[in-house]
Amino acid sequence: MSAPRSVSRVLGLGLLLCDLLACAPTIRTPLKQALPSVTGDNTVAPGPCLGEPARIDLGGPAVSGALADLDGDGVKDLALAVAGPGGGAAVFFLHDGQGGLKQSMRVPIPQTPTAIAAGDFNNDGLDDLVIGADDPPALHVLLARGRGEFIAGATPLHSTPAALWVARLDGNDTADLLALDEGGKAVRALLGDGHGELTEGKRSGLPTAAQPAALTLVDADRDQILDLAVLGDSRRDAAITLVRGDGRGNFSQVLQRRVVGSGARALLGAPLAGDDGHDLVALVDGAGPGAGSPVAAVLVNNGPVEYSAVGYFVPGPLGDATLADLDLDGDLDLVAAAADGGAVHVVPGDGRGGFGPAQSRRAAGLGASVVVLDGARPTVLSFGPGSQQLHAFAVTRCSS
Ligand SMILES: [Ca+2]
Ligand SMILES: [Ca+2]
Ligand SMILES: [Ca+2]
Ligand SMILES: [Ca+2]
Repeated sequence: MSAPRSVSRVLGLGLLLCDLLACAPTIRTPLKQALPSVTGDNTVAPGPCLGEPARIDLGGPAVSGALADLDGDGVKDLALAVAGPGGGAAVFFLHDGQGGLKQSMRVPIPQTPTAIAAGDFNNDGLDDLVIGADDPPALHVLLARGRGEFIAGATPLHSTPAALWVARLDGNDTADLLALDEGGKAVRALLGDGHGELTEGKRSGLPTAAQPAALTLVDADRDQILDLAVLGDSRRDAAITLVRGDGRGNFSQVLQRRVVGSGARALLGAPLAGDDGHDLVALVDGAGPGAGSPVAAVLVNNGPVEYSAVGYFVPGPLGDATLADLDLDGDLDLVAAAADGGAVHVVPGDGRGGFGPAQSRRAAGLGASVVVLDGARPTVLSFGPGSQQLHAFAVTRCSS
């Protein structure tokens, strides 16, 4: 069922360098923590703080972002899928590894983009990009040629992807894609051949409809095959449902369903507790129906489909979140965007699945998505469909 490449053209992209955006840190007294952690190690201090953001106009809302080394210098950069009238664009921002970010290319997409992801789909060591698009459903593939040049092609799809994840799904050594159907009721694998071609597989229905931020890939049963973890709402519960992958790109048998609170927001997978276990962090609006404060439920994986859970209060309802080591102490920290676009919160991790007190950087007009550019000075980037700007935050030491 291999869909043919319908477009193949060389974009021949020289880098158009625009003005340099220095992410100069502004060190300020951190805001008082809104809520204490219920449990965990509150001696994790001082945590990382964020400076005032630099703002970059995008000319439209960014629907999705991906980290990739776009210019081949070994440092991850940012590619945003930006919607606009009559189509959209992939907009590239180059990172110097020290917190400096500059806009380079704007690659037009003749359709409305819905999702973007990065991976090496032709096994040449260079990061490539895939961009999901609507009307009609399609996948645009940008294969890197080095020095910031890409070859663009496109493949029709059966359904518009609401989100894309790059992973090895079918047991061989090539990068594959997982696409979440628009509406969140099913996923499809797009299996890579290692030469840049991706073939759409069968539809796997999900037991609970998933928002893009509330689905992640983990090996929950530790059989070396990735499974799905989906955070969803049913009746009054927010629950994580684990669905087994069969190693051919299909997902069916439910392994476990675990209630983690009420009001599903986002689900993250990461080795939080320092081993190779696939731990999970679920962000929900409350510990239970009608139960007040938003919670980060940490599920530490102890063995095949075995999790121990602990909950932490977080400062306000959250949009998307990510895990990154912001203060370079070797432990992953939680970075979360406020659902209302009014703040980015940083919650320092202790490397054992525990979190310390949150620090918040408030700013107006932020997006609900966050990613972190690693480097000697990590940079937190906020964007989203509700904002026409990219906000870049330098990481600082908290002053107390
Ligand atoms: Ca780079
Ligand atoms: Ca490549
Ligand atoms: Ca598995
Ligand atoms: Ca850390």
